[in-house]
Amino acid sequence: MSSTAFITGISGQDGAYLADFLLAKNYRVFGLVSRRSVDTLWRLDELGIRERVGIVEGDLSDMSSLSRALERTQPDEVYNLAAQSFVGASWNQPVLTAKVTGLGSAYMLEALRLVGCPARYYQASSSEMFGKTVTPLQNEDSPLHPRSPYGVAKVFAHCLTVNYRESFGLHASSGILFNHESPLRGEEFVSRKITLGAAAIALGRADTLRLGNLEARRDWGYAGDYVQAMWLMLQQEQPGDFVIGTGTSHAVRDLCRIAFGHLGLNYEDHVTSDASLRRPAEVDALRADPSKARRVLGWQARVGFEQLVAMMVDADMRRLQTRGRQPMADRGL
Ligand code: NDP
Ligand code: GDR
Repeated sequence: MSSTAFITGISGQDGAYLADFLLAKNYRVFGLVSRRSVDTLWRLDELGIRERVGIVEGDLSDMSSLSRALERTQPDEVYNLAAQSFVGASWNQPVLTAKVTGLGSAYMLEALRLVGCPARYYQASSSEMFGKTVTPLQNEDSPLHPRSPYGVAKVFAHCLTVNYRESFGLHASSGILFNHESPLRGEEFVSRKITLGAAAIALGRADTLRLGNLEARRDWGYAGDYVQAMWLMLQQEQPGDFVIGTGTSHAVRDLCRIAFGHLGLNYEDHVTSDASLRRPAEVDALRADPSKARRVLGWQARVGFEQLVAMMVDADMRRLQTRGRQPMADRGL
């Protein structure tokens, strides 16, 4: 008999790739979608899976909708991916971020407990929890020092997941994922902002791209690889915490150089660094030590940094050429 998965955040980047991955494994897939997004499931459309996913309307900050969704779908696995996930916006909306990104995990875990749902649970934790790092590489034991309201909310959700595992014996795992991107990445994140900007400039539709801090370093991988790690965590006999990343890091400047270079352009002719787009507190450098994931899950990233950036640039070129779409207005930070 096929297994059933329930995914919050199915309309987002990871939710879409995870749904695709699970459908290929013959899962029945249900996803929580808020009313505002029910008509804009463009990522599921791009992957050609919209009709194969069961949509349940609800909101992560409304526990009754979560309980009802669990009762209706009877999942074997729950993936809690929904969040206000944009770090930059979290300074302007700290309360919303706390409510959805932080407390949302409490609503989901409580709904599981109160409904008596025996599903295995995955929490989408983040390398942003490490924030102000003290070692060049971060693993499952590295200290947490979040630098944004988003990071603070993710620490709460992560600790609560560990606590429910220890308190109630829940099969609850926390995936501490480093940045992962794809052609389905939201346009507000720096990778997509750069690949879309470079494509628009190459096509003569824009001339400059305004960014913030070009020196920040991140461990960027491909989202399609990372959803497999989520699934692997829930297939283990024992739940746990797992750092997921490539083990390499690059600066925002490197991403610009590769994206523009892929189109035969020099980023220095087009990219400006604008002080108003810098964050109130920055995470300077993140780099994963994914050795536990390699050892226990047998997981490792497949798509390299240059390949990832080229894939995203090519997808944005195709989109702009076929749809004549303009890049988004600057959404700051
Ligand atoms: P996205 O921003 O692409 O997706 C977030 C999803 O959450 C969207 O489907 C969004 O729906 C949904 N959502 C937001 N608020 C609510 C709400 N109140 N109720 C129900 N759904 C809601 O994020 P990603 O796919 O990139 O990330 C998935 C998860 O992993 C997030 O929790 C993120 O914080 C975390 N993460 C991501 C990393 C990355 O590099 N991508 C790295 C580490 C962690 P809507 O469209 O309606 O807003
Ligand atoms: P991040 O991703 O904050 O790491 O969170 P983002 O792409 O937004 O920023 C990465 C780095 O780039 C710098 N930067 C800019 N960022 C944006 N968005 N726009 C700019 O113009 C710009 N210029 C420079 C940022 O300052 C930062 O240092 C992502 C999200 O997916 C989170 O949900 C997830 O938890 C973490 O990755 C791991």
